[in-house]
Amino acid sequence: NNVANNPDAQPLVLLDIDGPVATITLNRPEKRNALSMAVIHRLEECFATLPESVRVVILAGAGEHFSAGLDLSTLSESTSFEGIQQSMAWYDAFARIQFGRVPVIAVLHGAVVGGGLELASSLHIRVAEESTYFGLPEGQRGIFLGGGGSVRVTKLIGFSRVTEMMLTGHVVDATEGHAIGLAHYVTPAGEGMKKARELAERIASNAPLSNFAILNALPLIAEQPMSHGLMTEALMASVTQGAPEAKERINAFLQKRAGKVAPA
Ligand code: 1HE
Repeated sequence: NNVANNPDAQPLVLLDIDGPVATITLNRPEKRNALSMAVIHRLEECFATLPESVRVVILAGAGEHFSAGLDLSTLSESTSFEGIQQSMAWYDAFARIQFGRVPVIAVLHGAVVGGGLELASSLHIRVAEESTYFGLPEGQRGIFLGGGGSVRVTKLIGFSRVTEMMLTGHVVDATEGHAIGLAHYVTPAGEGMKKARELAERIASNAPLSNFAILNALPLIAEQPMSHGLMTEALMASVTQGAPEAKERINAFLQKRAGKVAPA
């Protein structure tokens, strides 16, 4: 995606910054946003170079689908060793996104399959429009998950469901995806972005240190034995509490200058 070398090239990934919210769009609709190494690298670069002013990212896909997964044309001649290196590159990119500074909201529609679901499962919040369908067609293609899905999708829905989806090719629709934990919200067609913006505003109003702790400490604690998890939690709690921003926010509540918790 080196536009400098080829001015006619269509950018593989679009970046739009509007105040604290950046919208990143996979932009290969003619290939259903299939993920080539160039797309993965460009995505990683977008996240790595976000300005400090950005506090939330919304990630979407151009065209009729979020993503058709791995660009299968890259596999037709690759060796096993190239395959393992490709997986490692996906892991690096997705870890940078998952364990970064800014929360990421996915707006899903159409196909969210294979590597597309592996990418979506690295993000923090998933909003699925009604047209969304989730699938793991690796078995049909004679391959296996290779973008972290056997870890991340399994953490979301459990290994029994992943096994069934992979063995049978069961395609999960938006409603079922919501029920089993693949999506946090389902919206009517065309309303995913509106919902994501509304969520983004709320997330951007949190203390950045709290958001950082949620992204980085929670998943770590989930993998720790209880005694370690509790200690990690206590350390993180004391770091956040000690920050001047926390003092100001807590005083604002006590002095009735801050909002109350209210049902939606
Ligand atoms: C692709 C890809 C792709 C489309 N790699 N080129 N993923 C899959 O097994 C899903 C494969 N894709 C599909 O099942 C369908 O394309 C969709 C259901 C997603 C969309 O259907 P449709 O009718 O809208 O589009 P299409 O006509 O199938 O595709 C349009 C073009 O995109 C066509 O190319 P063209 O040159 O003929 O125009 C397709 O070949 C191309 N295309 N999907 C390459 N995935 C890190 S390991 C992860 C492992 C996996 O992700 S395995 C799952 C791979």
